Amino acid sequence: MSYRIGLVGKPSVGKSTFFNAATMNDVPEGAYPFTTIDPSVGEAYVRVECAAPEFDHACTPETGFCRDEVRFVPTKLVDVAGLIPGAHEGNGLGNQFLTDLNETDVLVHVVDFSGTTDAEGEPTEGHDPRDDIDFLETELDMWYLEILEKGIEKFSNRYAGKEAAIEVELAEQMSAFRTNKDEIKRLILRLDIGFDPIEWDPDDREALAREIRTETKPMVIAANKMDTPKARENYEAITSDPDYEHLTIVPASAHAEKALKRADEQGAVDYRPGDGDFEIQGELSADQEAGLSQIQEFVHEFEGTGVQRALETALFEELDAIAVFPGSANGEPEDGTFMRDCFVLPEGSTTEDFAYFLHSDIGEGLLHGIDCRSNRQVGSSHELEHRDVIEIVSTN
Ligand SMILES: Nc1nc2c(ncn2[C@@H]2O[C@H](COP(=O)(O)OP(=O)(O)OP(=O)(O)O)[C@@H](O)[C@H]2O)c(=O)[nH]1
Ligand SMILES: [Mg+2]
Repeated sequence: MSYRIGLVGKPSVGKSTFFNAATMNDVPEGAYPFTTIDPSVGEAYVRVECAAPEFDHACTPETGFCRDEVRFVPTKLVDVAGLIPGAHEGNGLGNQFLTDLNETDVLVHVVDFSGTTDAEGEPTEGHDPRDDIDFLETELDMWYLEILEKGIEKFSNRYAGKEAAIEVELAEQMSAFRTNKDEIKRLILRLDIGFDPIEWDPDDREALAREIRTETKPMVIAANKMDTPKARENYEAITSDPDYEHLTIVPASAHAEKALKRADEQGAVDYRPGDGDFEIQGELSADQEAGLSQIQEFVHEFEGTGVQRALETALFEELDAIAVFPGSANGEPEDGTFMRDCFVLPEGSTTEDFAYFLHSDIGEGLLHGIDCRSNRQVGSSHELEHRDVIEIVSTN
């Protein structure tokens, strides 16, 4: 199992550019709406400080790669088609794209902070990015609400006047959102609306749809096109607007990330993805040099291009996932390999979860784990932490 991060947003905000920058793919990008129709899935990476130097060995990665003591751990990134207002009613490319979102674990909402595209992705000026942030949330909420209403209707038809649990029916109806009855019960309690849906007014229903959406679709906002002056103005305004305080907003330039990765491949710069600096190498044309020094100012100011940071914030902060290295207790290489793997696991994973993650046989034969830093045994229900190095001892 590997995590899937979904890129969402209205057309022309830079989703495909962000996708290409992160995955070094080459899907079409264009200054016109609906450049993307079919979703693409690619491999992106999240950074984790490599644990190998603590054991005085060099790592030999098989999953992902390591660059100057930073591991780049693979994760799936999905570039979906642009959403426009009314998508839940089938507008634009409609419902299918909402459905694609259900196959992701966390979302990066790419927003055009430059204000140069309107609600449908057509060129304009002075568009307020706040409208786009609001629209996407509303669109998702309406989609959830529609399915929630279906669940309430079924429940009412089936159980009028009888004892039954609404959370069971809703969990079944909304299973595609990866929710369950316990979660729904908790959210109903949190909203304090009672367990009889007949008593719920439209506001209660909407509030519940929103709660379920925010629980099941954690989201980070990538404030894209920050390489333009207008985007900076909007960024200042929105990050100091109390109505938007609850959001996680990462300033980003997909253009800058793409340019730096290309330049690194060509040997024009030495750039480790995500870094807040890079070195120019060799002879460059005056144009190239001017372009790169602009990007350099940008990454100095924002401590990177924001592309890596948006993905890592989604996985490690919004989802609270952890990265774990399988290790060997004596801290020595085996068969000439060392710290081949690094895996991303859900928050709260235990030694046993990790063993089953590696293989069901390993899970079934689990005896205990060993924390390779301290050489201490850890029990099967021991909760793992980010960057733990663990050997699993199993009879299988
Ligand atoms: N200035 C600036 N422009 C960008 C940036 N990222 C993307 N763009 C431009 O924005 C336009 C749209 O980019 P796409 O990546 O095709 O946008 P999209 O969100 O995938 O659009 P659809 O597939 O139509 O939904 C292109 O002209 C890109 O060059 C950025 O970081 N800075
Ligand atoms: Mg696209």
